[in-house]
Parts: sequence; structure tokens; C-alpha cells
Amino acid sequence: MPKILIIGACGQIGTELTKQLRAEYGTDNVIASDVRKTDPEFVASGPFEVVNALDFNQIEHTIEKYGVDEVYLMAALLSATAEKNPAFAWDLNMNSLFHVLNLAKAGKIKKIFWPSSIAVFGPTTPKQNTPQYTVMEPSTVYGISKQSGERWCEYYHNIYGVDVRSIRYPGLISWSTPPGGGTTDYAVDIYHKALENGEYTCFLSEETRLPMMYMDDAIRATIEIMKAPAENIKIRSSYNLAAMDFTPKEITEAIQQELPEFTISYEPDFRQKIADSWPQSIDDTCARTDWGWKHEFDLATMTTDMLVHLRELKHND
Ligand code: AKB
Repeated sequence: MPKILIIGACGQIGTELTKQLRAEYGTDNVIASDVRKTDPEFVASGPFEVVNALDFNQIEHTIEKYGVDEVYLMAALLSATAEKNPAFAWDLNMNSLFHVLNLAKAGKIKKIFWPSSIAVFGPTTPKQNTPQYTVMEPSTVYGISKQSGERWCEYYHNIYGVDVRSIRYPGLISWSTPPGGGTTDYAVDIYHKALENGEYTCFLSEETRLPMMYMDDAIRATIEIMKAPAENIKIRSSYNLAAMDFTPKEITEAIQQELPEFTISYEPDFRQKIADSWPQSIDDTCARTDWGWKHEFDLATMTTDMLVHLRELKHND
């Protein structure tokens, strides 16, 4: 059984990843960590350490304390937040990665998961069925940091033999954890507002198509790529990964199947420009071929599942 450390465990992906890894590997084998103890219930649910992803010594100390084999580095500033604080975004997104890569290079950990994003692509990238290998000129600080990170992951693998694995996540949608400052966050908020108010004002325009994925699929992909035999992981920068793509108008229509009175209005803000620079759909053939990736949820099945869980949550409040 590997000992696992999750850095940034209190975020949107980290919370659900921690739960699933603990279900598969046992609570005591999965150490959650974050820069602060935000949710007392989560902190009490298993081993937890306060770790600042920018503090090499703190990461090293935690790895030695628990005899950690694998690190999932989930701490990052996402696209919208990063645009408001570019210097800190660059610092956090790059230096946390260097810390973990250098610990693996020194032989202190065996395997790393590091998330990349569709934000590595930019306005000059082909927008439909964006290939694994194509023009990449990201125009956001988040995208620039993720593209640079991908290059470093591949470099550390090729030069130092570091076993680092990565996925380019699309927008992620989850009922149980709030999103963390991204451009795709509207696709989570819309479900909450549909149930609470019956109306939603969207910060992207109605025809803005973006690649998206339900959190259940994203967590499964993350664990599957980490479990795959090393020789199957042929791409050591990051894999394209896809499940669905839709516009605000289409997600509204899916919600209206269950809540016919639901209405949407549009007030695009600075995030529109970010969304316009990203792909509309992704070709993830390499992930499907190399390590058997297969998505389960589409817009209709995700919408049904989201509304069932959110209704339950509201009922229990
Ligand atoms: C964001 O919107 O910044 C993220 C992402 C696509 O990486 N959800």
C-alpha cells in the first residue's frame, strides 16, 4: 500500500480526491495537507498536516514523518484568480512543482501527480477537437504556468527519471465542493442558483463552448493514471482528457428538463476573454489508447446527478 500525501487537499479537487484515495488505500495511508485548516470536519476525518506548498522544508518534513511514496500536488491559483495576482500565481504554481520534482529527483518520493489544464492552449490553438500535440500559446498567467510546468515535468522525467504523471483537466463540476476561482466555475454555480432562486446571471455569453467533466470522472481519471503501469504513460508532459463540452445555453436547457421555470441572463465579464482563448472541445485519443481512459458522465446524466445530490443537501440543511 503506498503512503500518499495530498498537497492542497482542501480545494475543489483535493477534497474529493482525499475521500476516494482513503476509500481505496485506507484512511491512515492518505495524508491530507493544506496551507490552513479550513473545514474542521474534513481535518478531523483522517491524518492532516498544515503544509504551505511554497515551503520546501515543510513538504520534506511531512514526507519523512509519514514515509510518503506518492504526492498529489493540487495547490494552485486557477485562471480567474491568477489574473488578479499574476506574480503570486507564478510563484505558487511553479515553485510548489519544483519542490515536489526536486524531492522525487533526490529519491525521497517515488511518484507525483500534477494537474495541468486546457488553459495550456491559447487563441492560436485549433479550437475544435484540440489535438494532444498542437500550437500552444497560452494568454493567461495560469496557462503560462501550466505550460511551463508541463515542460519541466517532461524534463525531470527524461533527465532524472522522475515518475511524474499529469492530466489537462477541463472545467470540473461537482455538487459537494465549491469551485476555486476558475473561468469554468459558472457551470457549478448555475445548478446551485437554479435550485435556490430559479434564475442565474452568467459571466460568460450564451454561446461560449468549453470542455467540461463531472468530478466523479475526473477523480477516477486521476487515480487511474497513477495506477497505470509506468510503461503505459508515454506522455510525461500532460494528457488531454475529455468527457463533454457545452455552452451556457445548453446547460440551461439540460437544467430546464427538470426545472422548466429556470431562467438565465448573461453579463459577460473579464472571464469571457479567457474562455474565448481556450479550446471548445478536446481530442483525448492518447489517454484512451495509452492507459484506457473512458468517461462515464455526459451533460444529461451529470445534470440529473447534480440535482439529486444538491436537493438532498438542501433538504438536510
Ligand atoms: C479554470 O477555469 O481555471 C479551471 C481550468 C479549466 O483549469 N477550471
